Amino acid sequence: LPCACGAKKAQTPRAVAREDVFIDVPENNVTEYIYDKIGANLHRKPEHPLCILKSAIMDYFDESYGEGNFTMFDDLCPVVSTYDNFDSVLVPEDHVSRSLNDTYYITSDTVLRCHTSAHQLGLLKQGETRFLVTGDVYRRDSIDATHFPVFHQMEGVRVFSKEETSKSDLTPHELASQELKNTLEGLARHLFGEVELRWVDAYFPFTNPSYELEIFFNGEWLEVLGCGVMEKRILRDATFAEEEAWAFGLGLERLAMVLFGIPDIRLFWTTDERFTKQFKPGMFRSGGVGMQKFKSYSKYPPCYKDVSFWLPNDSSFTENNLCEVVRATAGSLVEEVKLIDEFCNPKTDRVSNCYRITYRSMDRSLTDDEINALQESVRVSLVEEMGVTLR
Ligand code: FA5
Ligand code: MG
Repeated sequence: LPCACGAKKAQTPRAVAREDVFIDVPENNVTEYIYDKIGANLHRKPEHPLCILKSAIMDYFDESYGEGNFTMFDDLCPVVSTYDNFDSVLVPEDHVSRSLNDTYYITSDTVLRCHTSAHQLGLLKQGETRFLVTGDVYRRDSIDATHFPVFHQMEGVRVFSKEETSKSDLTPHELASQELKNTLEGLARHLFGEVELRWVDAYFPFTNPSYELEIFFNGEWLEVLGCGVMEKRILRDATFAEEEAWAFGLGLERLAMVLFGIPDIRLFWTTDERFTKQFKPGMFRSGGVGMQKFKSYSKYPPCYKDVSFWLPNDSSFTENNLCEVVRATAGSLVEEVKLIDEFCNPKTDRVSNCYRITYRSMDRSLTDDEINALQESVRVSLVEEMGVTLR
């Protein structure tokens, strides 16, 4: 099987070989488009905004907990077992995230990790008690300015020793919960200075209570991280039966978008120098003070194409599948896929959807001919691969 480095700190990052990912098994739903992104390791390129952000967060943990108190793991292999990705963090057997619709499977028991939480238990078992894990994660997902099927997360875990919790007036659980929120609010201030944020109650199988943090950005609340007090069972599995812990998982792209003012998540993948030249290691200033914001170079015009179709009767149609089909054809030229109309024929019970696809290049103008050709092949794929009936 592919890289079996699991939750061990790899000495040299091992490129995942093409054959490893494209093992000819029916479960494999990793497209070429996704495959080509594996091993890019944007978060380890010193000039890349994600790497600059990673260092800024690391600095915050060094400053607030003492230098070297948290260990950073940023080279763990993205190919993990379903056990690590799901079971080890208590994701129920029937949870949607396990489906082929949501997760990229390589074999029936190997996936491209869909979150860095896949490494929690392995690292705890190695005796790590304060650590950060940064890595690329993969999800079949919708398409818009803040969602991309490959993105980067940073996981944070902090275990409290019995000594620590016994010194506090709070219960261990309260202590963990309070420190977690303080730490993350402190991180937000470290990154952004004064910023409008809010806590939202959430659910994760691996934490209780669970919260999400949202930041007000571009006129909307943007969810940037999930977190909570770690479920006891995970700590027990790692033989920390007496301890308490908190954990968080943040979306690096979303935070970098806010920090640098980057308007579209696809830009993180561009090699256009008008983007790449704007980022330098060391450019981050605490609280964003005096830091150069990203200067948008003129956006090229979008082009909208609508497609209407009858869904197949077997309920096999999903929006994630549609997005994969569009992405397989149009790659990064697709900016958004949005349902704009849904209609059920009361006589036949058949359902019709109309999707609006926005095409736009980050780097150049697209021609009408080019877009029409893309749209035509999307239409053909929709029929051939998804069994829809075009209207
Ligand atoms: C998780 O992935 C949990 N593992 C986080 C966690 C860790 C909770 C530890 C508790 C303890 P979620 O699916 O909400 O949670 O994703 C976390 C963050 O990833 C989101 O808040 C968002 O910032 C980012 N994110 C999610 N999907 C995408 C996407 N398609 N594109 C870009 N960023 C995304
Ligand atoms: Mg979430």
